[in-house]
Amino acid sequence: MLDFTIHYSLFTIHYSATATASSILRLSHPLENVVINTHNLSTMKTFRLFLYLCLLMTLGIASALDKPNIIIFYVDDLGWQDVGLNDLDDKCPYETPNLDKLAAMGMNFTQAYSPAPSCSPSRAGIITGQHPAQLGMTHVYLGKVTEGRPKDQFLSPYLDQHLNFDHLTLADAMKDNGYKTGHVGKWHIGPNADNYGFEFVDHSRGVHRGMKDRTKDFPTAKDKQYPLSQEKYFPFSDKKPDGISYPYDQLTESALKFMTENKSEPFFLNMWHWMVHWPVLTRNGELLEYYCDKMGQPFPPTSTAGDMTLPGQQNPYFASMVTTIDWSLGRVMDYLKNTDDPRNPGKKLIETTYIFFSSDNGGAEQKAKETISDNFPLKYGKTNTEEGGVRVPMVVAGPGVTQGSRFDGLVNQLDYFPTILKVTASSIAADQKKLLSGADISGVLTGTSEKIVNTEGKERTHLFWHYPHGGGSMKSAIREGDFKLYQHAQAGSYELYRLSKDGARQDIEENINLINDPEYAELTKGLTSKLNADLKAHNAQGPYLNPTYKGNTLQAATISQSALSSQQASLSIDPKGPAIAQAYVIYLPSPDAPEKKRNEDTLLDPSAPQIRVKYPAEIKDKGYSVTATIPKGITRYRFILIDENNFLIYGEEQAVGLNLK
Ligand SMILES: [Ca+2]
Ligand SMILES: [Ca+2]
Ligand SMILES: [Ca+2]
Repeated sequence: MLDFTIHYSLFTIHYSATATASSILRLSHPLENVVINTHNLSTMKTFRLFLYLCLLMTLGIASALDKPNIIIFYVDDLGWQDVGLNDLDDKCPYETPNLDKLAAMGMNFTQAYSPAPSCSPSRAGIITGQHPAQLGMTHVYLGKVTEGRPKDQFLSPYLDQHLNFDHLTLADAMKDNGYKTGHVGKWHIGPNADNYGFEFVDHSRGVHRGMKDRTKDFPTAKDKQYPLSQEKYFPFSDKKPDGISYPYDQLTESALKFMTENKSEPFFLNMWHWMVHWPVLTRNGELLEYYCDKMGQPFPPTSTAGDMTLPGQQNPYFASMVTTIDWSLGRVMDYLKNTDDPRNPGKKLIETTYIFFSSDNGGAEQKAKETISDNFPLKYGKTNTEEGGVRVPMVVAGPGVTQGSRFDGLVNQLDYFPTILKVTASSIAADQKKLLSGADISGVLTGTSEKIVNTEGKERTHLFWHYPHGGGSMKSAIREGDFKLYQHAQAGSYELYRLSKDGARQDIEENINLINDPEYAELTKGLTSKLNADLKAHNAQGPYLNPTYKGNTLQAATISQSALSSQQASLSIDPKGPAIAQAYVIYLPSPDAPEKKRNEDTLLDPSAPQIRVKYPAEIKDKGYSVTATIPKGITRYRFILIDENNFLIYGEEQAVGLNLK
């Protein structure tokens, strides 16, 4: 019995022969399903063909179908229950026909997770393939020093102003492998996406720019900025049987423009919508009216007519945002369906393009008095590691993805990077590959594997989150099998929930804390140790103790003296207290060069000292002094210290050239 499987690029050759009977050779490719299948040839001929194919592959001749296009279609704050795909309990009233079509073309992931419960860390995670804990970007408060108040026992870590330019991004990787790279929409991990390997960039908010008054000012066909489309689209109602028009959306148009201009080469389009994040509004009066009718609200709903404080999913403004996103997805899908692929004659782009659809975190439920949406039956929403904050809709469609399929295992958007490398037959340096936190899920997508296997070739059994933010909700969490465990390391508190049992729903609401149930003591121990091993392996930072907390029982390190001479900044630490364990310095902007409020239009010099980004400082005298070199041109700086007792201590802001305290 002979049995070989050989992989080259996206091709797989499987050869098997028995001594007595026939032999079979299958050459397959995800774009083409089975390319060659020999049943009728003799063993000798099949074997010769096998050798010949091996030779062809080595020569790379078979790679003509390589490099499918990639689109990441990313929605902001779209909750797991905000689409009809995995709808539990109360029926989702928002309609997403194009997402349903995408799911029919590909695979729906019923237990998909964002890397974090908020924007920046999830986005940084997708674009680097690295866990937000490893990146040190665990929330959206970038470049902000938050000194504790006497009532705060814990402090969040300091987060850099922007994602480090040294990281290899997915855009860099795709560009290095012959792709054209484009980013449209929200970024939120630093200055302009040009700084991170994207060639075509448009950060436009599109149709989601703020409105003075959301109850009126709906554009007409002649509107200058948001003209209504000639073409009619979903929804088709009794009132509007031919459908409705949509106002011009620069974000969607930019995405179509990028594809049109670059389709003769492989492209990677990163399409990150600003919706369905607040402000909760729509420019589409017809769509709003449709949802007002459906939800029994007057049109337009105002502060006196209509009620936006009703519980559940009853906000017609929010509903309109969800369907607008779906319309945008439909525009992209229609373009791919109707456009010939110049690189693959006879094929349309839809046959040679992967679409990864998901959301950066769970749904937002409330903004001031207004109800936005509801993640029920999931617990909480964005900025929480509970299911409502991190479980998100996810669909992947593309060449070789099993149509209309479903995967119920645990997946994470951190899996995109290695999966995209695999399906595009792209390579990155081995030391970069080691940094990737996710797993290649291409086997699951094509139905050749039922399990997700990590880089060590073992089944990946769990996912973890690290979110040392949000006061009382500072937590790390691990999901494995039926269970989810939460740890507040500093407070020493834990929670354990059983989401499912024997494949059926159990406590998806996370209502019944099993942490004190002796039946689960061993399980808790195992999960805690796995979680802490992951946190350690990813160098997770925080939460820390607050030195100014009124109830402290431990002592915090104190700075006794600051000095600066010839660009050398130094600190002395009081020898009676604990020593310093970690030390960093950040550079602050010069007072006469005020920062722009939003910096997404900026192209920064990556070789210059970066403002509000942590640089390591040197720890001397067994932890009782700290020094750092301040580069020329930097006029203000500040030390950030972690002491042996895990207190986070911010040094005073220091100005170069002034007397120091
Ligand atoms: Ca529901
Ligand atoms: Ca978000
Ligand atoms: Ca809720």
